[in-house]
Amino acid sequence: MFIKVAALACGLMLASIATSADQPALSLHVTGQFAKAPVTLDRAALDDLSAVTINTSTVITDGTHSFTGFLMRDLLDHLGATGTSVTAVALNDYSVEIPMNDFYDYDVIVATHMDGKALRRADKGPFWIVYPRDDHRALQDIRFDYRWVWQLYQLDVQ
Ligand SMILES: Nc1nc2c(c(=O)[nH]1)N[C@H]1C(S)=C(S)[C@@H](COP(=O)(O)O)O[C@H]1N2
Ligand SMILES: [Mo]
Repeated sequence: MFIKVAALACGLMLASIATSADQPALSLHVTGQFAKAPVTLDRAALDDLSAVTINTSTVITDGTHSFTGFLMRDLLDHLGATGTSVTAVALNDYSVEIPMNDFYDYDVIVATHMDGKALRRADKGPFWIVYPRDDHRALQDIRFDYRWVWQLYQLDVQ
């Protein structure tokens, strides 16, 4: 009986580990001077935003990849977050201030998947800001490369 229960518990544990490995916990913090701030979006909240895919090369990967996530402007509109800039903060303490206009001039996404696979921390996840670099000559510039924040953790809207 004990063995059966232990085996069952073990099986359940493995099942939940497998599930969490497929779907790593997601939370994105958004702060700033808007009514809903500060807010933490979990997977369910992020799933409400339409999925968008961008195919592009990057400065730090070989070849072209497909990145799927949600548009930064959809997220900001959804939260009613307005301002002139968004400071993106990463898990490794990297941060950069991004002009708000970028998100309205270009289809900048917060990617959660690359080539159909969920991004892990080890491959620059769980969130990676991706610009449609190959579609716009203007984006093929170091000033924009700084804004491709990987291991994104927080957005501060000002
Ligand atoms: N989380 C995080 N994102 C980051 C960086 C970083 O150090 N940490 N470096 C930025 C810079 S300066 C550039 S040019 C691009 C490519 O950085 P990499 O070549 O260091 O990967 O990512 C940007 N995003
Ligand atoms: Mo850089």
